[in-house]
Amino acid sequence: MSEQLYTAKDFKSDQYVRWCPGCGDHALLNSLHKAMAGLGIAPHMTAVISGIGCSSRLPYYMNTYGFHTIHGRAAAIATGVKVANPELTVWQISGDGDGLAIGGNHFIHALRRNVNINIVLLNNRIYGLTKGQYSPTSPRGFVSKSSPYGTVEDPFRPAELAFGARGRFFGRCVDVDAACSIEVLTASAKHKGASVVEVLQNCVIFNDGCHNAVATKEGRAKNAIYLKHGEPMLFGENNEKGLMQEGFGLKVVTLGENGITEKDILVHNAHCEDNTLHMKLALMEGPDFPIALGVIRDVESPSYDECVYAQIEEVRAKKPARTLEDFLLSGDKWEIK
Ligand SMILES: Cc1ncc(C[n+]2csc(CCOP(=O)(O)OP(=O)(O)O)c2C)c(N)n1
Ligand code: SF4
Repeated sequence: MSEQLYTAKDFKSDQYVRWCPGCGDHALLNSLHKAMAGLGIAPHMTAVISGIGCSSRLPYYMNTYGFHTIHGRAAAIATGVKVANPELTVWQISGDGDGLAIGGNHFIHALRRNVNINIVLLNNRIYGLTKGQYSPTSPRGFVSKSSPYGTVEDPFRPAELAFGARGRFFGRCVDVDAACSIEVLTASAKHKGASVVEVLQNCVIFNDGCHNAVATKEGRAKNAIYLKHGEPMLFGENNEKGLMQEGFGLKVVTLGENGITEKDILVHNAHCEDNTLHMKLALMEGPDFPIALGVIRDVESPSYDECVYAQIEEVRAKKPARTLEDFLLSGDKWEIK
């Protein structure tokens, strides 16, 4: 077995971490350090780009290149970084406000273009930094500083938006669930093209308990399903439940009831081009269904940045002028004496 080149410490900066004690961002940051160490990509070959928000402070805590940019614009700047220097592994850190409200347009187009960036969406269903206004992922009827009588609008579901924008990688984890977070973050970085990891993140100050059903190990055993490519979709405290197809939808079944065995249970195929089942899995919610965690979709196709470089090479090969100097000397020229 080859030795790991880096440790989590190599990716930690010396900056004081300013998030509130108990904020889910702390746990995710630790998992990201560990995932990066496991990937074996040098800190100087890694760039972490964020917008504005509590979660967007994350680049300060990385010993990598980093850029705390403008509210909503992280995807645009991450795209620029990746295309300018395709050798870099580029991460984008955004909150649900940064990524899906002011930055919603950049989010969908980064996915549609399939830019090779790893988008980490810290979804606490609220604007934390600006002290508790509702966000595009707050549920209908949500009471907040900016919706004192409850919101009268339906939220975005990040997976639905990602798949609508032709997203090819979508994973989900819970902030405090380090094992799953590291696994999903690692898979997102290995995926060539735009990837989205939705982190169910708790904001202890303004939206405490927003992901209560899956916030504890016991809760996840009951209320979540860990999807793994090639494995049957089993869940429950003793893996006694499973998912089966029913008509165009899914149903939860119990092994042993009505003659149901493991053979009847759906097997997860994260690499299926058709996203219909991925969408159904990603949109499951309680109390009738488990919340899907892990890598839900992982389908490869050419990335924007590699296509840009391939096109440059193709055009250069056909044109006599390969450099600016060639170009300047290629047409009519005069010598002034
Ligand atoms: C152009 C602009 N509009 C509004 C703001 C105010 N603002 C700063 S952060 C933020 C939302 C933060 O929420 P989110 O992205 O969900 O991150 P969190 O703080 O919850 O991690 C807003 C509206 C701003 N900084 N710039
Ligand atoms: S306000 Fe919420 S999101 Fe912001 S640092 Fe505190 S706990 Fe975290």
